[in-house]
Amino acid sequence: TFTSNEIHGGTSTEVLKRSFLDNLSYRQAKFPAVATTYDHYMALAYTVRDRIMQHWLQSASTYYEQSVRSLCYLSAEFLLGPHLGNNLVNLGMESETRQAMLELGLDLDRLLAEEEEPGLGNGGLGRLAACYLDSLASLQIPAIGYGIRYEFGIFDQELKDGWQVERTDKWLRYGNPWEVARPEITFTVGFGGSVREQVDSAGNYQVEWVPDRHVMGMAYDTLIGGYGVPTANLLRLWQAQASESFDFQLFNVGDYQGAVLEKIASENISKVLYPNDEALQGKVLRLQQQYFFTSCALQDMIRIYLQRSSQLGNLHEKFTVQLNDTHPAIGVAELMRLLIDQHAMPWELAWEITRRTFAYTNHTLLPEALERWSVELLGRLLPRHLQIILEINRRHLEGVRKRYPGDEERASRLSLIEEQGSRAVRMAHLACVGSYSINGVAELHSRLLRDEVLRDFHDLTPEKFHNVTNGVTPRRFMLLANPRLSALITHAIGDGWIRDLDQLHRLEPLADDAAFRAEWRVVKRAVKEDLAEKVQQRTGISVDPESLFDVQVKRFHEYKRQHLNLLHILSLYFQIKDNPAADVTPRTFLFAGKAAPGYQMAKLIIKLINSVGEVVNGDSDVNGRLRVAFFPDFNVKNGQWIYPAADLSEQISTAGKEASGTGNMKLSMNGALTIGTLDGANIEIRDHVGPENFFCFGMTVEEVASLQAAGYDPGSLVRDNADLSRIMHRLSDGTFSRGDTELFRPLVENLQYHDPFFVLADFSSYVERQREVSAAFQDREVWTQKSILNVARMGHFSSDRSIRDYCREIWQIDAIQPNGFN
Ligand code: 26Y
Repeated sequence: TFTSNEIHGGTSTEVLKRSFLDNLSYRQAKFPAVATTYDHYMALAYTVRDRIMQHWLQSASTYYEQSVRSLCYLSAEFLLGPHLGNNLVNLGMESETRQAMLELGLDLDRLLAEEEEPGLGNGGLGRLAACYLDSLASLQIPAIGYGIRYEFGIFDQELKDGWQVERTDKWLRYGNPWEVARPEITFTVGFGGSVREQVDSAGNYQVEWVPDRHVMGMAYDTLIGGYGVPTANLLRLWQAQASESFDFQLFNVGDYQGAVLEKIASENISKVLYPNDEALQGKVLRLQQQYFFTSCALQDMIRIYLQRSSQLGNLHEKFTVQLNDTHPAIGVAELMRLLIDQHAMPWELAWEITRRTFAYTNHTLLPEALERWSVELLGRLLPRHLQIILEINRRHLEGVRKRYPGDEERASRLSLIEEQGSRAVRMAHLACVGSYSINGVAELHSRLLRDEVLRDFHDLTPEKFHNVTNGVTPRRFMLLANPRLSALITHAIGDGWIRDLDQLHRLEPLADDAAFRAEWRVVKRAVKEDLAEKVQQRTGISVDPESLFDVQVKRFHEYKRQHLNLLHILSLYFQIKDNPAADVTPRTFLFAGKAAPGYQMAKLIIKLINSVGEVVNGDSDVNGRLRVAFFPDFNVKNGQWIYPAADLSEQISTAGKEASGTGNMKLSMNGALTIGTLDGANIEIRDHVGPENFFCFGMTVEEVASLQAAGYDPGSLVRDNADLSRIMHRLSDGTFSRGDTELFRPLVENLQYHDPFFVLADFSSYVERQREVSAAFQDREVWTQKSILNVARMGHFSSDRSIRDYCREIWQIDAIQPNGFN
């Protein structure tokens, strides 16, 4: 017999079997003979969750007792990926679990495959939030992640006739064993209505916001356990619910229909993730989502604070709030409202606390992704917040005018309100004024923020500006995704690298060890075979594991230039057509990624990849030397298959456009060499791995700027380059579109006449560097050496390092060791 502590916390094979069978009976309500694989997955998930629950209860009670300083990480997106495998890895119980399942006649890998991943994010920004949760828990930093419990996450992507087709992501359909519903933690959020101003009996000026609708936000908690530590933190996601009292009001006046419609409208707020990244739409539902989760989070933070303290004057000492881009930036106005209207605080004190509470991370320089909300729309949805924003702006501009007398241009540039055209609130400006810290996500990006996008704010408050270069978690993206490589590394240098990724440096001498290089190649070969099998299953295309795996996986965007990669493929293809006997290094070009459903050009690029693949893969002159495959439905799970198998990582954005990139880090950490522009974190990756182990090409930010200034004429590049003009011609003559000369015209014309991302300008440099890649891959010993050195020198790009940087330079938060408790 086992004690309750063992049943819920033990990790021996015996106790795991017992807990699993208990959960199958009492949580999943199944007896073994009728239990499905999904039931087994659920029973195991509950078993694992209990183990993290013990850690969380200990962590939370310690945080409470010691009244620690904590981080609130506010993000509209958390792209978590499957929990089960990651939790087994972090709890260090994978082999015991595998054994326990085996003894029950079950295969752990089949159970792992059952999980629907929570895809509550679009791409980089959402996945970064998930990596940071892992590192925060692993570093034992008291933290809560706050976001939205979308009922439908990022769409599932299918391909039909080479086109992207979107399917609804129903991740909650069969239940979610990882979350705990907290109906007792529910807050009210108002929308619309009007603001009434009055003087109370004591002569105090009072403001009352009377919303015309209320929505309830209910908390759902997911536990995030650290790697190899007894710490777990919370990810608290809010679900929108109709407010009952409001229903009854309508119901009582006889409008039952209206009450139900109102309920539906309220619950729409957390219904679906907006699938556009980096392109604004200005939809009111999105602003509702942002305000909804931000308000719930801040109300919850204040509730927690008031458990240990009776007045809010020191709120900023116990909590700091990191804004993941401007999506939660309305929080600046909301905290002011809560402090002033709900807690009767004077403006000056409320502003002091607010400014010392928030910190803002910017993730993009693209003008089309900088959030602006029309004054009219914001005023209708959140009239009190608009009033507060205008007052913040009045005081802010008063300070600006005092400091720069007569400089009205500067004042208008710094204003929270854009006055040109229809008036709009600049959310990045609100975030800058309302916070104590502003950071970019790679050195170049932070520099461009200081010197360009936020230059006037840098002049005003240079001390607020920081850089924190992004990182990724080595637990998910090495240990879990690439167990073979991880075992080889651990065998060579011990397992300290998993918590301290700089220890990978100890691999450096082994790059010169021929036996180690041979083992490295055995591992790479094996993971390439695994991926080849998946590619065959998902696409029907057979790829040769001996070929160079050339991988570009990321969201589809013109600035990321998947079409530049395509132009290179076409140049190799025509080289073979000209001379079928040409000596080409066999390559497999693998693409994966989703396009925003309304982004026609991105969707056309996906179609073109598939169309080129059809022709190239089926051409007997090519004879299998080039293969082009599009792996559908890129998500965290599929990423974990792809990253380990890459030989070459394509990071080819126009310089100055990719804020950081994080896929670049995942690929290089798994031994891929990078072909990349001097953009985002590529620059720092190259500095760390050494320029001799990195294929750099293309224009610098400065060169792009001067070409733009001088007047860029892509057409002349086509005319002057025979290779390029043939490619452009063949793209429009039906060769890749079964005779249809219209299909790819929008793409071809866009490049010929506009080329806003300088694809053609970087083409020659790219092709030239790709020639070097092909040659380098012929010498497997040298290639392997470079691959090992890439991994050995990537320690800096662990998200643990990023979180340490935030803790030290921005948050001023220390690690806390959980006490035992009973
Ligand atoms: C406002 C709305 C349209 C919007 C929604 C999502 C705007 C932007 C986004 C997402 C942005 C994003 O994912 N940015 C990426 O953040 C990563 C993490 O910092 C960076 O590595 C990457 O370069 C950047 O594009």
